[in-house]
Amino acid sequence: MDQYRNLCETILSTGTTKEDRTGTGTISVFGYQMRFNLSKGFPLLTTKRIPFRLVVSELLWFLQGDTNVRTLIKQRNSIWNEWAFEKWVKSEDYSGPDMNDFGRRAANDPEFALILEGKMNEFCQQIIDDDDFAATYGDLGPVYGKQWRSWAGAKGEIIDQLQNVIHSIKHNPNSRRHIVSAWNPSEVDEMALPPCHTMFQFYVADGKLSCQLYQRSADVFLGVPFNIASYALLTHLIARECKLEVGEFIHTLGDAHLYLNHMDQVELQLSRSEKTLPELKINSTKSLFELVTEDITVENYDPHPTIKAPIAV
Ligand code: THF
Repeated sequence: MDQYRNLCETILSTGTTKEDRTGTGTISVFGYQMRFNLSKGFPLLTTKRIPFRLVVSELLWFLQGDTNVRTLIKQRNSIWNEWAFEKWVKSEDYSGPDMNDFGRRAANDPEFALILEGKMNEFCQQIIDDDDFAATYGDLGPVYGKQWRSWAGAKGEIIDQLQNVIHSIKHNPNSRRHIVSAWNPSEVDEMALPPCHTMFQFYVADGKLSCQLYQRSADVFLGVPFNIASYALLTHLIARECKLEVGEFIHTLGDAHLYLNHMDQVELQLSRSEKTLPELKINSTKSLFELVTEDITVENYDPHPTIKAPIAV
């Protein structure tokens, strides 16, 4: 995956250092594009291990229109926990140690990181055990799942953008309107985090389905490897549903940044050599919306080891 290596090197050599919302600081470029030919292997990074099971469970969660982290937590997927947790500790129901600015403090203070870990475990357990608590604090608001499957129209109609796009790919493949948008200006304020993957478009040519994503904000070390795998998988799943082969995944980035506390990790990763890409296996004949996490795996994935890094909240 030279594309990812080139992105990191471009940011490091030409990027600008800026402050950001999370107070961590980043080095960034604005406007960048990568292309992945999906017929040449599945684009899962090999210079560190990406937990593919988490990519799959997150994507199926979006596809099923779900916005509650309970579903993810039950599958031992914690990548959205911080945003639900933040809602809880800012609420009147929370009493306990001060959790202001917990992400940044945990990254700098090991003692606080332990307290946070304890509270986070307590939070996850309550999300699983307590239906009312989960309904209030597990829900991230009208994020991806809601917008993809049940966008609320101005006339009170509910729009299933995903079903619509599948229908248009099948019946009018040459259309230039195969678009799904997660950016709903009238609901952005209610979301735990405004969508980073703002919109995507499909394109059909020579019996192959391609997909382009516009991502407004890209955490290049932690998020982007997940995002590439996620949209590559989405392209495979929609192609399968529409009986097409896969073409390219084109990843267009807005603010593409490396957090300043990920620098050692990036350097380690760039020192490693690329390995052969794995292959995607969908071990089921179920339709798109019936698939479960266990149905989707990668084969011959032999990456370099995991590299841990703190997530900016
Ligand atoms: N916020 C930030 N700061 N970066 C992001 O990439 C990001 N996302 C989603 C929402 N907000 C974001 C969440 N996606 C990991 C990966 C993807 C995430 C969140 C976290 C992560 O920590 N990955 C670890 C492994 C985690 C584990 O094993 O549990 C890794 O090493 O890859 C962008 O979509």
